[in-house]
Amino acid sequence: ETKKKNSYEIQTLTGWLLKQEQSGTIDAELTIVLSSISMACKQIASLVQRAGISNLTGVQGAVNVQGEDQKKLDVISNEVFTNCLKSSGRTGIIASEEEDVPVAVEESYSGNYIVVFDPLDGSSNIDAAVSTGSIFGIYAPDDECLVDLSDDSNLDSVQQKCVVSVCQPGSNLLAAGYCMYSSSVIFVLTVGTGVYVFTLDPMYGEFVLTQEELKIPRAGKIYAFNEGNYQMWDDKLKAYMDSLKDPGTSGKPYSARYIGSLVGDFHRTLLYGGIYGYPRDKKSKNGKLRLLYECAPMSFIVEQAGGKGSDGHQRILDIKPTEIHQRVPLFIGSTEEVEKLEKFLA
Ligand code: P6P
Repeated sequence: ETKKKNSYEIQTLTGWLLKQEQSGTIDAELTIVLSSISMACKQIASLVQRAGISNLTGVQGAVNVQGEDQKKLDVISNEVFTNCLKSSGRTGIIASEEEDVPVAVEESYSGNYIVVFDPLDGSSNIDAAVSTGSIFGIYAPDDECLVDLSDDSNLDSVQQKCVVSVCQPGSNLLAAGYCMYSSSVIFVLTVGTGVYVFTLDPMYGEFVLTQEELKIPRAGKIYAFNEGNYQMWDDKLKAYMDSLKDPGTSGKPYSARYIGSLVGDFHRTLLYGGIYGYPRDKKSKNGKLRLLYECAPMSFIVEQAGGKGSDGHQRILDIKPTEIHQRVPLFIGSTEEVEKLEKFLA
């Protein structure tokens, strides 16, 4: 008979991961990689919450491969993520928004997963203490991409092409998640069996399961776009945006909510419904967000929650990557809202 849950039984992320491993949903190596990622997120949460106190706000004084001014915490968060993954001993290759090229980790003892991440997305919000987040995806390993290295080294162009060919979001993305640093620290994860939400209990530094098999509402009258770019959008997108403001027969237009932090805007969309969009425009021909470590992980999560992730014409998870930092337009959220957008852009 099913074991009666006692009233104070809580499930931590560690316990949940062990259960997935026991049930064969994930293997021991992936369990260790995910546990090391959650450790990195806890460390980043602490750094973010104390940024103003420990003089970690402000810029690093460098520009990353994206051409963005790196914040001090961008650099530190990247180091935290990289160190936790390396010490897991199960990570073969890491690709970060903050690294020009992927890095092959010294031959790990097993697993050899390819882990891609944006260590601190939305970091321009840090100085104002607005939500930020870490986003990650884990692709199944492919030994031919791995080289026997005596130390970490940047992959050469042949190896990079190999990594990109392996990182197929629609078929080879095993796990995806994010950690949002906001009024609560929230860790959201899918390993392909639904979406699970964990909230950090600062009393003892553990992520506690707070929502199981989360489903996004099928529709939602909330949109998150940077309308400052409206004049640079194409006419079909302008027509879509104008339609959201028309009260129509319901007498109620959509509400605009835009944090300027993908993780914050996405998490609200996942819980309340609606749509987040970062379209292409005259300035950013392919939009701003990166396929491998932002759009693909978020699309995997939203699909597991019953929603949709699209570039306006096709499923994000069907896009075949061509390079590590490739950008794509992103429209993600409630199925009805994304389909409505796609009809306007058809
Ligand atoms: P904009 C943050 O830099 C980010 O990558 C996402 O987190 C966020 O949704 C978007 O860019 C904000 O971009 O151009 O509206 O400031």
